[in-house]
Amino acid sequence: MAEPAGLVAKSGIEFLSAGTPNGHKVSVLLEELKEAYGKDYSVQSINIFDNDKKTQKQPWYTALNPKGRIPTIVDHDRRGFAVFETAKAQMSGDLVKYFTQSTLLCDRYA
Ligand SMILES: N[C@@H](CCC(=O)N[C@@H](CS)C(=O)NCC(=O)O)C(=O)O
Repeated sequence: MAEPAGLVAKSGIEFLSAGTPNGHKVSVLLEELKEAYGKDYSVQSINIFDNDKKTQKQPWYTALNPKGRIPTIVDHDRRGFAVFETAKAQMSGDLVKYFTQSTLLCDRYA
């Protein structure tokens, strides 16, 4: 399977991740949100273990996440707003906060 070369979704949440604990945490959250609220999402698998490709360090990816790491989400319904960890957050916390404090709850209960 070819490695991702850019974003593919036109709407909703696009999740860029790999099979690691940091990726799994966001994956679990997205599945829970889908189950509870019907919030669907698309996924692109980033092979961070392939040192020849280094997809997470490619310009299209670092334009979204300058750290060049997974996980990253892009909210296409909010003009392609990208969320990833910051220096202040640990363990994918910013992605969890994004869903629990803004997007989903605001859209649902506003
Ligand atoms: N604190 C960050 C850590 C992200 C992180 O370290 N991601 C690793 C995989 S778990 C990664 O992308 N490694 C590939 C690389 O650094 O090139 C978070 O939880 O989001």
